[in-house]
Amino acid sequence: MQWTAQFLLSAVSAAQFPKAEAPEIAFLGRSNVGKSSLLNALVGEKAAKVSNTPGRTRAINFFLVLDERRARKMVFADLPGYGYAKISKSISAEWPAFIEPYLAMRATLALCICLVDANIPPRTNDRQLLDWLRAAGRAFVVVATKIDRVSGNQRAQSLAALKRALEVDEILPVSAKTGYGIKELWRKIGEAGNRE
Ligand SMILES: Nc1nc2c(ncn2[C@@H]2O[C@H](COP(=O)(O)OP(=O)(O)O)[C@@H](O)[C@H]2O)c(=O)[nH]1
Ligand SMILES: [Mg+2]
Repeated sequence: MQWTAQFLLSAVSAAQFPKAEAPEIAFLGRSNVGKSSLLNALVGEKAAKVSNTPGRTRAINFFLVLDERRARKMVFADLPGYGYAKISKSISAEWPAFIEPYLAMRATLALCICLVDANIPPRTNDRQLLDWLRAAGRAFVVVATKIDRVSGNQRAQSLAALKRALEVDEILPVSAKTGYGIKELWRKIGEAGNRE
């Protein structure tokens, strides 16, 4: 199926969130991990801004995602990245205060896509985020981004290390650059959207 995305709005407080009326998919991960690029790869266009200056986005950017017949509707939420400020010790210390309530309360939130960089060893703040989501009972899928940059024989090793450190059974390798793994990720999104 072909999907299109249109930018809805940029929210810096809960009062600005769009009406909760369609299954929502949130993109979470450290600054520069490839959130906006992955969102664009999923919808096959440049809806979200890909940044060369990490750590800039402090807002949640909402996108309305429609299939070609406009019969199915979803919302993608591009969340602010964490882990940019070098001194911060936890994800919440540097994350805007409205992010945790968003993740805890957003009624339509169907799936959290948690991005980790396949080229970077596991990080504590990624683990903290997953622990938080587990405690909150939120459905999530972990994807390893920029897999095109990892050589073939390194892939299994780097994915295994991430799985171990994050304590997850499955990590989906993806590349926004080559399109690798995008179909599989759409399958997960479709399942989550249908559960709603
Ligand atoms: N090689 C490669 N580079 C990527 C990929 N995804 C993102 N990037 C690059 O990583 C940088 C950060 O991407 P962006 O999507 O803005 O990350 P965000 O801060 O998490 O939204 C940009 O320079 C992208 O071009 C990928 O799959 N492969
Ligand atoms: Mg971004």
